[in-house]
Amino acid sequence: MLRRERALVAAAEIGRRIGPSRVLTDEELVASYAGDESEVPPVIPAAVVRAETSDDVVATLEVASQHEVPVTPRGAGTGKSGGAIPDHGGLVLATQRIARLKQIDRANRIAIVEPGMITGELHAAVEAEGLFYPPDPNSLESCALGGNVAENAGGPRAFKYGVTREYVLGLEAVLMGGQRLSVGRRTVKGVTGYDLTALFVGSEGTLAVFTELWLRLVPRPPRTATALALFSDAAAAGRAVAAIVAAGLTPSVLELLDEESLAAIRARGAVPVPARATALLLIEVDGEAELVELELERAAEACEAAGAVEVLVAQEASQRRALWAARRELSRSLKAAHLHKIAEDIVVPRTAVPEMIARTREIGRAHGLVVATYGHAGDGNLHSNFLWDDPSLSPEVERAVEELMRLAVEMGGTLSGEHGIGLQKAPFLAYEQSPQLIDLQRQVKAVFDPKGLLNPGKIFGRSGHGAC
Ligand code: 2HG
Ligand code: ZN
Repeated sequence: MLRRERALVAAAEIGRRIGPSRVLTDEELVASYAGDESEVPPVIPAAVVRAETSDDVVATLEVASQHEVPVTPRGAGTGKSGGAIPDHGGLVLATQRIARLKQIDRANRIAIVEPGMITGELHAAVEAEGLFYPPDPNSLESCALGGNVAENAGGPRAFKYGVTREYVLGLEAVLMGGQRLSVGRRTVKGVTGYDLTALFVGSEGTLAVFTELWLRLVPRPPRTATALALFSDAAAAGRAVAAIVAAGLTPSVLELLDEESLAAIRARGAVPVPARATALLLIEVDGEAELVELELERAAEACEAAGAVEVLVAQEASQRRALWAARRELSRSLKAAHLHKIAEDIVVPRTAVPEMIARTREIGRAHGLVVATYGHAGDGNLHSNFLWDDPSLSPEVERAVEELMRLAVEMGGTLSGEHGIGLQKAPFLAYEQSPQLIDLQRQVKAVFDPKGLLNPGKIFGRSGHGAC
């Protein structure tokens, strides 16, 4: 039987078990599950299961495994590396409708949530209780927590608080084949057995499908203050980042935007960025009110010493909101300014940020591409964007991306800080990891998914899985 036919037979059987309204085969509906927010071309699956309960997930993974049909799990589809693209066809398993907030436990500082819950909604719910869930990917208004955990998402606040992995105590998951698994703990401490929770976080949907997440919370910081440090060149802004950290300060956010990124923000007109700035640091400090003022002042001094032309402190909550709206929209603003855009998210040691920005610009220039670099500079995590309008430049883009990947690794860095490897960066995995390490990870994958049916093609590339 052909691969697509096999998938449709499996979809029909799943429909009989969980209810046909939860299984989509209509071409138009199914097509809306073909892509994500990366530049990887969409692939239309044979069918989509819109699971509403964990039993639906069990049924899907059991039946798909029996029929040897690949399954691509999907949260809200906001991923940036092609992780939710069903490039082997088969079924998409959408968990967006398994989205309850089950519990916020203030005394134990834990939230129990289902994977489809939107990240920003969890923020609002826990903050209303005086608590805080720090991971804040910029798509927080639309991304789902299950996807955040699958990708080990970061965001601006990762500089002070760390990434998603630091907040996942444990979870419930279903393996390909339909076996349920509880992993980890609901306590603050716990070292029983291997740390499979840490393995599942960031596994990009290749090991299991999550049905419940046990998330660690912290107290909500009483006050947050925001400043913009303006620079006349990006290297100086990069040096200021290292100077702030060397001064012993830990702002919650240290975001850098270069000239091209500022141009995109100016073009949108939402925030007045002074014309004298050709690079900017967005700095945020949170904590007790008295300390916040002091720390922001010291960060401003470090910026001035590194060559800032001016440091502006946001006086009103509305200014802060406007700044964040502009920052969160930056990826879309850049997309609006050019016909084509490819975004990377390499990480280098933070002291290497100025050199990385300069060398990325050189790579772009050599290939005739516009470069916009921005991102979580405090973590050395830069979104290096290549932008172009002439489609004939595509081969140049490929070469530029390859050079960028090699350079990041050469400079002591890594291919991805928060978007994952997915399909987009799979061809570069070997730049960073040894053949032995890649092989060991493939073996780990095979323990959980011996037939290679769960999210095939991701991380290791197309040849990495024996699916279909
Ligand atoms: C951000 O920090 C996101 O804005 C998206 O990680 C980055 O697409 C991008 O350029
Ligand atoms: Zn980012």
